[in-house]
Amino acid sequence: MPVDTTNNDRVVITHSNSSAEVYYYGATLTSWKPHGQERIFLSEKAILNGSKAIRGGIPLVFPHFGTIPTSKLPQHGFARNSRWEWLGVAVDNASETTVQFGLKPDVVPENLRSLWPHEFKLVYSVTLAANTLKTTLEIQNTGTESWEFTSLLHTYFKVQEIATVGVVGLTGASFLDKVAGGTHQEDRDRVTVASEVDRVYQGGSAPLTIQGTGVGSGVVLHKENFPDVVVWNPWVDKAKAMGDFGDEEYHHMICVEVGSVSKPVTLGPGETWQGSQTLVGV
Ligand code: TA6
Repeated sequence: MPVDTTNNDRVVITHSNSSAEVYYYGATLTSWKPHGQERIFLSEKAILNGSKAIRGGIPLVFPHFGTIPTSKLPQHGFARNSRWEWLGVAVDNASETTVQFGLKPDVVPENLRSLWPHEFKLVYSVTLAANTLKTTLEIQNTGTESWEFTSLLHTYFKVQEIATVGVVGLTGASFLDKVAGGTHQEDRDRVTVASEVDRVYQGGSAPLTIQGTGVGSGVVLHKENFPDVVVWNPWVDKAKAMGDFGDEEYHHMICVEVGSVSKPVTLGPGETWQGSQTLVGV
């Protein structure tokens, strides 16, 4: 069965000998196994019962990244804290299987919804092919007034040991350093992690490679219409401070998150925006 919907909390997709799992809560993808090997990090302490955003996988960030002074919404908005609707199987053929999830204001918890009272429709498409996972977020303004958003695919990659990991493809990009402060330019060809890292890289459309993950040669990440890339690892102290993250798990993950976050997008009535990432297991 290429799409298993028998669980009431998640959908399991299989295609060739690859699989993926997506929870309705947050439409959070929690597993991607091209050729049977897990590439996505999910914390051993992740809460999966819909009471908290899932720690790991690909949480969806909307309508804003982080916290902003003009909004009382919690960090990263409400998309990751809402149970999305199952829209069904859009494509299922020899080359791919695509499933879709939807989010509209009426399924957002009321306490969050009232803090961002705009009309919208989101469609999240997850496409599984042999060694490829494509995730596409479509955002539509269904109201009569313009609004602004920032958005991001907060992907947690599973790695065997962070010390061996490098992210290639960010050379020359300017970045906001949320740990040390200030804006700088990346001069390394291979971005490595040896302490807490929380950076928002701007610009660039070249594919990125996450190397040294411990499986194959890594993952190649292509992005469309997501101008920014966030690189995050909480390291020792932040790991200990998170209740849903093991103290030593920072060794085994790196977040490389494509987004449209440094400049808000304005959507007029009836307008639609779309961004996607394609991950290739290599
Ligand atoms: O995307 C990086 C980031 O914004 C970091 O600043 C970090 O705190 C992380 O997301 C996790 O945020 P969360 O709200 O899930 O604890």
